[in-house]
This record gives sequence, C-alpha cells and structure tokens, in this order.
Amino acid sequence: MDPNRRRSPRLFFATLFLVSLSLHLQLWAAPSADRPRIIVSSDGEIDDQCSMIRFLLYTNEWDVEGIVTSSSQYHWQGHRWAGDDWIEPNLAAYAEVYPNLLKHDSGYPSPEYLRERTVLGNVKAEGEMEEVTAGSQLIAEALLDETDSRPIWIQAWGGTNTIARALKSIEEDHPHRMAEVAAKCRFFFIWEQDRTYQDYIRPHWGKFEIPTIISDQFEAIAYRWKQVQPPHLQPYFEGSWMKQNILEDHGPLCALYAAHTGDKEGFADGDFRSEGDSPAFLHTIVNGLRSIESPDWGGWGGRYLRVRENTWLDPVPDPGYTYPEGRWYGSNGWGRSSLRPGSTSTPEQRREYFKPMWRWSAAMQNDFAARADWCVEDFANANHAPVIAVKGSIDQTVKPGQSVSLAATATDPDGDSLTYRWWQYTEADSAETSVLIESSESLTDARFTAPHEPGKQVHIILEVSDVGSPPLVSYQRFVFTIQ
Ligand SMILES: [Ca+2]
Ligand SMILES: [Ca+2]
Ligand SMILES: [Ca+2]
Repeated sequence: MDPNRRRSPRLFFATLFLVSLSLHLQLWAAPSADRPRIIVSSDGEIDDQCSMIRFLLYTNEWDVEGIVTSSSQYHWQGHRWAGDDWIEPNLAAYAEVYPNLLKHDSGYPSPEYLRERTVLGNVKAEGEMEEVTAGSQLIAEALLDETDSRPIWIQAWGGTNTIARALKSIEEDHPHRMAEVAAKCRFFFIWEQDRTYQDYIRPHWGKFEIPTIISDQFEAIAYRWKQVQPPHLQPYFEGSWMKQNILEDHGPLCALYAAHTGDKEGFADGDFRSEGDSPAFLHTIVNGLRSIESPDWGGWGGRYLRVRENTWLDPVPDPGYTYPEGRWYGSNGWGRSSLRPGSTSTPEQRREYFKPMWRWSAAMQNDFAARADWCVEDFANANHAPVIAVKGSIDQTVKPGQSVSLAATATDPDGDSLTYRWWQYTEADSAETSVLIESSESLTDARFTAPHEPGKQVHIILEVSDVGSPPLVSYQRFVFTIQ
C-alpha cells in the first residue's frame, strides 16, 4: 500500500472545505453557492419513485451528471421491476412544470439535459456487474473526465453494482488512474443493497479510502416513519398535509407522487409512503448546514460516525455496540433491527438514533411544499427561503473564556419578516460543554463564552425562519475552534 494514500479522513474534505472557506473570506460573502456534482443510481422501488419527485424539484441545487437505473437485492429486471423506463413519466411531468420552475430559480436544468443523462445501468440480476452498460459507462466517463476535477457524489438508492462495474472498467482500462479517480469519488449508499461493495469495491478500491457514507437512519423517512417520527412531527407526513401541500393542485409532477391510497392498514389516504433514498441527495443540498464538509457534521441527510477507514455509518446510542465487519444493510442495520418485534432497544435509544434525521423534518417538508408551489405559482404567489450573509469568516479560532459575538445579516426574497435562532449542535461538535448562548434570538447581538476545551470545536447553527406560507428556514453553520 502506498503510505501517501493513508490520509486522515478530514483531509479528504479539505478541498471542499477550502473552496467553502475561500468563498467566505470576502466580507459579506453569501453562503457557499458551489454546486455539488452528483450521480444517482436507483432501483426504481416505489419509495425511489417518491424520492425521485422530490429529487427533481431540487435539481437546481446541483450539477446532475447522471440518473442511472440499477438493480438491488429487492428489484431487478423481471423481478418486482418498475420497468426500464420508470423515470420517463417523471421527466415528462418535469418538462411540463419546468417553465414555471424557472420563474423561481434559473438554475433548474432543462428536461432535455436530464433526459440525455438518464440511462439504464446493470439491472439483470442482484449484484450483476459483469456487463458494461450505458449506466456504468456514464459513471466511468464522468470519473475519467479530465476537464473537471471536482468531486462527484455518487449515490446508491439501490444496489452498488452499476457503480462497481464502472470502477471495474476503470481498473481494467486505466489502472494507472485509479488514485486520481478515487480522489473524485464521494459515496452515499442507502444500505448495501447487494454484495458488490464488499466483494469488489472494498477489496479493490479500499486502499484509496474513498469517503463513504452508508445510511441506515434513512428509516426515519421510509416505510416505518410512523414508528420513528415523534408525535409532534407526524402531521407533516399525514394525508391531510400531503394532499394540501403536495398531492393536489400542484401540477403533473407532484400528482405522480405515490403516497398511500388508503388500502394499507394503518395508513390513511394521502399519507406519506416512503422516501428511504432521499437522504442520499438531501445530504448534498447546500443549505448552509455544510453537511458535505464532513459526515459527522450532520444535516438533512442525517449524521454519521467514522467506523473504519473512511467509512461512515450511523451512530448507535449503545456504548457496547460492535459494528459488523461486512455489510451494513437491511438484515443488520441497528435502526432496522430496533424496529423489529422483540428488539431490546429502548424508546430513548431509538429516538436518539433517528434524531439526526427527524430533527429537520418540519423544515425539510415545508421546503418540499414550497417547491411544489413553484411548479404552479408565479414568484409573487410562492415562498422562497431567506438568504443569510456573513460578515467575516464562518470558521474562527477563539480563546478559552473569550466572549464570542455571533452576527449575520439576512434578507428575504419575498420581503417576509424573519425570526432568528442560534443554537449549538452539541452532537456534531467535539466540545463537551453545552454553551449558553445569550440573546440567542437576536441576529446581531448573540454571544457565548468559549469553553475551556483547547483544541475542541463548537458548532453553532444560525436558523433564519420566514413567516411565509409554507414557512421556510435557512441555515448557516459556524465552526469555532478553541485555541
Ligand atoms: Ca431504492
Ligand atoms: Ca420567504
Ligand atoms: Ca459536543
């Protein structure tokens, strides 16, 4: 093994971090507008179909390199299969609402652009990775493209087999470029839904320590949301909210959303069904939480713990817990297991495990609702999130005991009045102390005293909320490193 490849995981995020930092060194610079590059691979399950609707409404946030259909342990061509062209109705509906979406953000990609990049990957069987497919070629070409060195967030909403095939082609055809390609890869997997990560990607590419998140806490917004979302957040997923905000009168794209229809016990007509795969892209939305800078910082896609090498899994709230050496998936993920009958997990443990997801549920659902409005309403009749600007740096070094001022400016594109809240993300930061934030609801006069914990970091989140309909939240994370 080349010792130079064994770097600390944080160094892998240094490039992203420096890009972000440089944008913030200018006075009054807006929060990072850097658009992440992403590739989606999906097995077309009904919850992928729900995730796809939300995904398309966020395509203004990224450079979408590709949308690839893949197989999984649950779905393959001919087996509980949505069809090779399952995305086509979504793209056709997107084309209908696209002119209206542009009224709200000119960054939405054209339907033609998305259609050119929507292809079939390895779909013939669970874990099939022998055949070179249009999907595997798309992934390989994006990774080999020497004109663009930016990282690519490659998401597996199903199996990792098409991604594995792409990497295998690169290993076979361009072995001398493996390190360079690996440096561009960022993985976000929703479970390991076949064996190809363990059987091929880890043995052949593990030495490059590709930043890899494998999520199980996605269950918070998957089929079992009623077991996971706290009572006060359940209304955001119930039929009355879904019908009013998404399903009805929001155009042809949202009309395709496959919510419950009332034929399943325990779920009402219009109830949220499942978007187990959405955390894979929620993680990459540049909303000021800066989640892509490190998986343990947390954001709309959850928060993760470095378990081995550069692989990040869900933090399990049990000090005696041992993570499996192999796959992290439906059979052994802690959260999935905790929801099975007979589990010895406590309600408190389950609440803590899924909190990195559900703590954002209200804001995330309202943001979805605003974008549903964007499909049908003019700018003046829809809501848009506040915009936060920061004077100085969002990363500061402070002295122990120092009184630290917190200040920003905020505007609202709709002229809405705004409220402010500064809070410490204690689970995400390395400081042990819970700091007291004085005037925590003031945009410009908040402050806290840096704890006596040299070398540790305090993460402070500024939340700016508007009073629009639906109400929207913008964020800015500040990181204070104690000398
Ligand atoms: Ca899926
Ligand atoms: Ca607004
Ligand atoms: Ca802490």
